[in-house]
Amino acid sequence: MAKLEILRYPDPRLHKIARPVAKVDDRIRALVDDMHETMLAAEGVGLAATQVDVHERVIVIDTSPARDNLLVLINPEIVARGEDTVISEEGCLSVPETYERVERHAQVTVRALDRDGRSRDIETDGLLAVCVQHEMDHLQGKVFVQYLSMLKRTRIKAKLLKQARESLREP
Ligand code: GNR
Ligand code: NI
Repeated sequence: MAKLEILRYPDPRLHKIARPVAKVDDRIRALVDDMHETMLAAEGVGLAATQVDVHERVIVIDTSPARDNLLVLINPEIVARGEDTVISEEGCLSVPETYERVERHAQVTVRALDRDGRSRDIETDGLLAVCVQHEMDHLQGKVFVQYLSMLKRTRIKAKLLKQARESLREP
């Protein structure tokens, strides 16, 4: 297992589109393990492979309070969505210290392969549904700040670029 580096907005690599996984093999399972470790260390509820600069359709999610209920989604597809929408405060490990309201489908059914390569349909709502949509956006090269106004996005970009510059100057 290894902890991986998480890309930070506005890194252009966050906008690459992930390709489907051809075969769920030991290489993919090793990536899943590393992503799981990285997500836990960063105290996130989800992580998409895009965020660790691997452009394949792999997601890990754990929204359980005890952090003992890992969900692995490989080649995920939304196969059904509810009519209702919800607005919630979203954060992102690639956009530190930034929380903004985003509208999402309240319920989605996601079809994906698990770590054994078996296809499963998972009905989600609440935080899990929000997280599935947030992570699937990452695989399409989309970061949640792209739902915000240009003004907010420009401010967030400036704040993070300043932080990045200051961290380079640290001894
Ligand atoms: O840790 C995370 N929390 C979160 C909170 C509200 C909506 C979405 C998320 S996902 C985020 C982890 C992350 O950046 N995943 O890509
Ligand atoms: Ni994110």
